[in-house]
Amino acid sequence: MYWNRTMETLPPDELEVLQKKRLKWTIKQAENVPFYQKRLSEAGISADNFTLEDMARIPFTTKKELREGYPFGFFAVPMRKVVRIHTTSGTTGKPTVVGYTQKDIENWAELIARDLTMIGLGEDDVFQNALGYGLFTGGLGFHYGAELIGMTVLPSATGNTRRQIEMIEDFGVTAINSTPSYAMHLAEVAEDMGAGLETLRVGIFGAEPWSDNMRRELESRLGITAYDSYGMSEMYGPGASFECRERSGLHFWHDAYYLEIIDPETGEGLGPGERGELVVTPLIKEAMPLLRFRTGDITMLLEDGCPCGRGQKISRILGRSDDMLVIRGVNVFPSQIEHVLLALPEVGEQFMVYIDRVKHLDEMTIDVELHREYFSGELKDLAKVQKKVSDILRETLGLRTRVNLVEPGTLPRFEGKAKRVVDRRTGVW
Ligand code: DLL
Repeated sequence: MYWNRTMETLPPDELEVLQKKRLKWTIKQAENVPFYQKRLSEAGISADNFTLEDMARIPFTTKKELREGYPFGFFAVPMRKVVRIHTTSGTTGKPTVVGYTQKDIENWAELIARDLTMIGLGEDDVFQNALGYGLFTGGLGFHYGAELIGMTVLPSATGNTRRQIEMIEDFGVTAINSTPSYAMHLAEVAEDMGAGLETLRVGIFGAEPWSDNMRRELESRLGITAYDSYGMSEMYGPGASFECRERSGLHFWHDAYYLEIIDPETGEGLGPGERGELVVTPLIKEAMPLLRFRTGDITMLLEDGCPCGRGQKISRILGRSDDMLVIRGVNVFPSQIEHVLLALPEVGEQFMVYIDRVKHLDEMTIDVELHREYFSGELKDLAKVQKKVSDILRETLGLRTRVNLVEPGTLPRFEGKAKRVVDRRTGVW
């Protein structure tokens, strides 16, 4: 099922022509932003004589530069044309501000409409949108696209978990949208309440990294098929990239985003199958065009040829380059730890990672909840489980870790994006 079949399945030669035309338009739009005007003129690039080869000469745009433009320094249209503003959470300093024209809001809704149609959702579905509504792009972003395709939308947002579960049952919810960590919390509470969630069949999860083992766990506990959904505020929000029913990588809407993967250290371009940092140039953004934006997200381009007929795919996001932990010289992403823990029946899915520096050496400690079925009320005789967990972590991550088993239900649960790592080496977390 397609929402916009022509655009979703554009043949490569037509796509190249369209992308080039839209890149030119985006450069023209960016020339309204003093930051880009200066950059482009220094690089000797203008919209009028732009060729695809010029692309590599445009310097990357970084998150830091966006922040320096706070609040509206990257807007390319007068404020009276901006109909909405969202921001990132800004946990490290000023937030990034993103603006939208009316046309941007429509474009964004169309991309979401494509995503939801692609996985077989439509007018007959009841959609519980359990993402934050407000300055975060997740809630409102999905809301407009889901309404566009005629779904019945419940803007439940996050929190009040027991009420969310009652709503699923009472309103016959068929599809739920949340962060994977909140979905796991919902599953736990539903089990406690003895709720069967009979009508639920689809789960859409994104806004943070999650693993294939987490997918299996969510699917079996919620009785759903789970899909990965990726995006970021600078690309409108969610909707930019989404799994189709094959669930072997995420399609990236190729008429709306021009993609590159680079080596994060050298900036060199990488080809399909080579893992690196995603760099995005949106092709249709009016209020806030960006050129070669470094997302910080680690992924790779996949070879074309999805049986669904759509183009360009990326692999699941491993994490952000700044989430990558370097422990005694070994690189570890929290999503890898999650993947390992979820494969072990003795432990649950909730964990916290603490990094300390002890006598000049990095130490990683993982607190993990024991699985309810293995918890007899006392935490004794558990040395064997503890050893098993740390042995498997050592084998898979190549790193010795300290493992603490804790009682089920005692570690923090998250409604939005999970924060599972506390790095105490720098004193900042
Ligand atoms: O998280 C937009 C979004 C909302 C996407 C709802 C999906 C669902 P930001 O708050 O700007 O926007 O955060 C963007 O979140 O750069 C990634 O690091 C991370 N992220 C988003 N989706 C995924 C995913 C929204 N599916 C940042 N897998 C991105 C892994 C993800 N990481």
